[in-house]
Amino acid sequence: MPIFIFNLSRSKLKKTNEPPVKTNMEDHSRTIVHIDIDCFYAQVEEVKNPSLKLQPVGIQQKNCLVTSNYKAREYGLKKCMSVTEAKKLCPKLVLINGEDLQHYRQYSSKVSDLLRGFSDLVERLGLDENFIDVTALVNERMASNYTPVGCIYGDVSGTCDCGCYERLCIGSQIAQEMRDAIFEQLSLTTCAGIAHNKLLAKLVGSKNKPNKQTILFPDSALELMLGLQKVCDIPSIGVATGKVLNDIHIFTVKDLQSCQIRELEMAFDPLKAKHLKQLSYGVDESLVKPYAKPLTISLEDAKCLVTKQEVQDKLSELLGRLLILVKSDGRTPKVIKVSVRKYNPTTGGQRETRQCPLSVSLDNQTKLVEVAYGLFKKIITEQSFKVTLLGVGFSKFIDVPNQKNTLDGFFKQSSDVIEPPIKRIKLAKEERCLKCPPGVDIEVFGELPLEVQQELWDEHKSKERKVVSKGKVNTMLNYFSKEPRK
Ligand code: DCP
Ligand code: MG
Repeated sequence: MPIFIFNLSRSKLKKTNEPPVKTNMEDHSRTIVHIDIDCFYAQVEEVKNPSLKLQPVGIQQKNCLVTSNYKAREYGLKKCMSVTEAKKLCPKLVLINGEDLQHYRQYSSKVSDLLRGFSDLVERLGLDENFIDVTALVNERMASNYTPVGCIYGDVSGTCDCGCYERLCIGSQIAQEMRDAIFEQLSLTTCAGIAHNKLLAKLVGSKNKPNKQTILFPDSALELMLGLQKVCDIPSIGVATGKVLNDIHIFTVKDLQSCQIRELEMAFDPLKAKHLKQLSYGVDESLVKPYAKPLTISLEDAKCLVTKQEVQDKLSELLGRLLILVKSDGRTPKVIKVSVRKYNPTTGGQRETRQCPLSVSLDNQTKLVEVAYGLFKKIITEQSFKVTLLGVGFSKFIDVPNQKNTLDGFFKQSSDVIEPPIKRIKLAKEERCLKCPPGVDIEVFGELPLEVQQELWDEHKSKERKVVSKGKVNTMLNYFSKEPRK
């Protein structure tokens, strides 16, 4: 439990004699890329309607401007400004309502999924930022070409000799490849920061905007940190921590660097005190935590339903919303389930669930409602009923794109395009066995569209002939292999 001390006079606090944390004594073995989408909501609107690109565009939620494109920013528009003020500064501003986050969420997932093709270690931060630990890929490419790509922050004359210079240069090449892929496949421009930890990668990425990337070599970490004014400008220091620091008269990054650790330990627990001290020097040991996709995606509504028509209408409504979520998730569910709570005047009722394998295409909503209603009837057998909750969900996801039958196609998918149903041609079991590459689940293989089956088989054959390029990390076979992905 932290002890909070207020009104402690700064003059009573001694300046530290402790040597500063030396960033070059730190471990520089990781290479972290931070990617932030430029004016995210505004860009998604521009992708949907390219004519907007030539105009100043603002995204509005209630009376607040949550972002604007860079053309609008030339007029001095800022995030969180009132719409009235923004209109005064830029009378030609095109305002778009951004209260429905559905498209933004879809693009956000597509960007993170695309980045997972480079490394399994992708951590999402909000909707438009991702940290990617590319250390493994960098190590694979060592001893190749060390030309840095993009801007460099600070001075590089006296660099550390642990190999971090080379690693960060390769990291910058990978960051450029990531940003190119995002632009080619989703038409979004991004900024990237490349450094040996998350804190520095995030901070340095914002140094050159928009559509640029910046490398930070460890020797410039202190300069970068001191360039921040307030302690709250350090990304992981939130309002509450900032307030406690201010209460003990620590306002600037310099104050945090020069205060004694004991002083911090009076206000925070020792681990947090150490962490804050380290942050002020740009030291951040936190790992990139890969995000896990949910095991089940479901929706429910606690509403009283008493007729077949009411149940079918509710299932149709829930499935309509659910399919949008599942399609933006990108994976293919293998099971559909329905939950019902039967009315019971004494206990309030208990929830019951039935599920079955999903044999219907996600594009056929009418059929899905029929299947879901069939499950409902397994729980509610009576003609006359009263249910107080109805839910529907999908589970047992496999990493097969659910909207188009190639990975590339999935990423190119525009959220507005209504896709034709996936063509699935069932082969006889013997034929499947003949074509199913070793390591791939025969049942999963049997469910795949013929083109994907063929692609997997071709890939397997070319692997046998050892012609698959070494650097290719995101092969189709890796996706479908029963072995954990490398
Ligand atoms: N957003 C929001 N409310 C805010 C700030 C932002 O809803 N107070 C939304 C709109 C942004 C998105 O989050 O598009 C991402 O936030 P960023 O701070 O990364 O801002 P942008 O991506 O818009 O701009 P930048 O180019 O500066 O990254
Ligand atoms: Mg952004």
